[in-house]
Formats: sequence, structure tokens, C-alpha cells
Amino acid sequence: MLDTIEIKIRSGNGGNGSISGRREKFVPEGGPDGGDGGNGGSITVYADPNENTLQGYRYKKYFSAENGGNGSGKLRHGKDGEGILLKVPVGTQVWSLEGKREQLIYDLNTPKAAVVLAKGGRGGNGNAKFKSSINRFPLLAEGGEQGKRLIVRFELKLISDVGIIGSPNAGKSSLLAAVTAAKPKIADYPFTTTEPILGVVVHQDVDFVMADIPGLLEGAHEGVGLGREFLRHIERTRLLLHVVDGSLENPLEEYKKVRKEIGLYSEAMLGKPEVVVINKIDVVNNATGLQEEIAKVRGEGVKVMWISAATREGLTSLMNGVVGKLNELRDSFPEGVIPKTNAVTTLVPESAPPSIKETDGEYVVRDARSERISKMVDPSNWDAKVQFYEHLRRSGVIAALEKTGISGGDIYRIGNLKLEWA
Ligand SMILES: Nc1nc2c(ncn2[C@@H]2O[C@H](COP(=O)(O)OP(=O)(O)O)[C@@H](O)[C@H]2O)c(=O)[nH]1
Ligand SMILES: [Mg+2]
Repeated sequence: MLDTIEIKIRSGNGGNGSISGRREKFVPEGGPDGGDGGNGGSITVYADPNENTLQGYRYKKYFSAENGGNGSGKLRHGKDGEGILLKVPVGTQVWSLEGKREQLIYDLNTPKAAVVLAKGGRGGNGNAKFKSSINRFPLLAEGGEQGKRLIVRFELKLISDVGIIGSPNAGKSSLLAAVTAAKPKIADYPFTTTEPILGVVVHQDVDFVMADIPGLLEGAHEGVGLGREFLRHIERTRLLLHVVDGSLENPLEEYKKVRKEIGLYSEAMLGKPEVVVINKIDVVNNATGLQEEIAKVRGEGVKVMWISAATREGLTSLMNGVVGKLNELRDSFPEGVIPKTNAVTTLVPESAPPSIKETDGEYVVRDARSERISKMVDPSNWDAKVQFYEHLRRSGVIAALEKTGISGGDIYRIGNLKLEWA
């Protein structure tokens, strides 16, 4: 049963800002004109009412959103990277598997709810944005912000689309076994497990999960608290198939008994969408009266279907009916909005003060914005390096380096750029 999966995701990197323009004085339209990089695509998870299972993630386990394009001259902005929308069934929980501790980060129990799991990296500013009264022709630009990598687990908490309920021996397990690959125990005595058994039905290109939910009587000896369990299982389904043994002396009584059992724990659950399934028609000769009796109890609108789990008679019609009903339930979800997937954030707060660590005789500077700018510095361009030094001075990096006791000839590194302390 595929109700949990693990995937890796990566949002797109921001595109680099561009360094461009004409430096000569008196050139009309001269000046810095390097455009900004585009934002990286984000990865968003979306509770799609049309999804029933996590089967779609069975093979594809890695999702990488598009990077933003680089900026270019004439103030051309880089293209924003395409985001990715991960569709999951309503009722999916998202767990973060970063580090050692697993953590529930989102519970998508509302139809059409969406959250951004990994925002795309912000595109870097082009050199046009660096222009100021003291620097008329900046040779600096920002590199794009890196995307974010995450490992997440999806867990489908809605245990099933369809829950099978009914008295012991009605044929619940037989029905599940007949329409799915699940192998529930089938017996003509009530058996004792209280956990639902799940199976995936594939019908008309639609797949959905069906659960065989043991009733209260089946677990009667297992004591108190069972009613609550039973209710919890029913709550976690969209549609109930109430199986009734049509070969009984008084099937209607059995039907009412189960309804009463449900009502005992929750009046509201009695209103849950239900299809009544009369089973064992292979051994029933005359049960035409039953449909009307059920209609009397439930009203004319109730759907009653006849099957034999043993001979498979009526199973195709039943599955057609179930698919139709599930579609109906889905259509009743309120209209929502598919989110934009290019939402952007600053992943590393750029306001954090610069920090310096000495490793292998090098002073390594950590400062988000300076690192991004360093990426774009042409190390063979003396003027660019002077401007970068000026940036480091203004942003407090030089002062922080001085405090470490750095001395002439020492090397300090920012990103991939190595500089010599003068
Ligand atoms: N004749 C007949 N017997 C059935 C049919 N479906 C189930 N049974 C039998 O009814 C008994 C109870 O079935 P089971 O699926 O275990 O019922 P559950 O307790 O509701 O899960 C078993 O002996 C089954 O073989 C059916 O369509 N026709
Ligand atoms: Mg059973």
C-alpha cells in the first residue's frame, strides 16, 4: 500500500545579475546597463481533489525546478525559472526529513490548499542597480541566490477514498479481495483484527484506495476504545460502501444495526455519503422488497446496488457507481486557485552580520550578499576588485577581518574569490 513516499526536491537557482554597459564618457546612452537575473522556480505542493493516491511518486523521486536566467545588457531581465507543482491527494501530510529529526511541516487536509515547500532563489541585481553618486560605473553585480534542497516525505492520512462497512460476515473482506490485490482474511466467523486493510482499485483509468473497516462486533472482545477507532477509520474515508448480506433472514435489521452503531458514536457520521451494497445475490432468490425497505429508512435518494463478491456479478456496475460518486463528491469542492509557483524568498537572511572562520591558514568570510557579489567579480579586472574591496569595507567585512588579527600577505576567501590582505 503506497501511502507514504519520500522524495528529493530542489528549487531553482536565481539567475546572475549582469555587468554591462559603456564606460566612455560623453557616449549617449552610456552607463551601466546590466539587467537583473530571473528568480528560480519554486516547488509547491498542492492538495488536488483529483488525486487519490501517491502512486504518481512511485518512480519519479527527484524534482528540480528551473533556474532563473541570467540578466544581460540593455537592462534585460533574466527569465524567471519555471516552478513545479507537486499534486497530492487531499489529506496528505508533509514531513521534513532534514537532519535527524523528522518533522511534520504541513497538513494538507483542505481541498486545493497549497504551500511552497522550497522557494526559488532570488535573481541577482545587475550592475545598473549598483550605480550611485560615488560609483558612476559599477563593475559589480550579484550572483543569483542558490535554490533550496529538501528531502520530504508525503504521508496520506486520509486512509482511503472508500470505506467498506457492514456486519460481520456480510462479505466486506470478500469484496475488497474481489476488486483489489489486497489479501484480507476471509472467513465465515467474525475475525478479530481491528485495523482496516487497504487495497488500490484501478478502474476506468482512475485509481482509488478502498479500506475494509472491521466493525465493532468483530473486535468486541478487544475492549473499550474500539468505537472511537471505528469512527476514526470511517472519518478518514470519503465514501462508505455499506455491505449487507442479502441471504440473511432479515437483512434490513442488520443494516439498521450497523447504522445504529455508527450513530452511537457520531450522529454526523450518519450523514456520510453511502452506497448500500447487497451482497450474495448468488444465493438470494427474492430480495426485491429490500431496496424499498432501505429507501424507507434512508430516503429515495440512497443508492442501492446488488452484487456477488463470490461470482463477481455486479462488480463492474458497482465500481462504475463508485467512480461516479467519487467524481460527484469532488465536484462539490469549492473552487480554489492554483497557486503561482514562482514565489520568491531570501533563503539566508542578508542582514546577518559577516562572520569569519580561520581554516587551513585561510580566513573564510561568510556574508550572504558579499558571497553573491564575489561570484560575479572578474579577478583579472583590477577596477572590479577595487570596487569589491570598497563594498567589503562598507558592509563591515573588512572591520571584521581586522578583528581576527589578519596580517599582510594573509589570504582571505569569499565564495570562490581569494584575496590577499594588503
Ligand atoms: N455465497 C456467497 N458467499 C459469500 C459472498 N461474499 C462472501 N461470502 C462468504 O461469506 C463469508 C464471510 O465473508 P467475509 O468476506 O469474510 O465477510 P466480512 O466478515 O464482512 O469480512 C465467507 O465465508 C465468504 O466466503 C457472496 O457473494 N456469495
Ligand atoms: Mg472481514
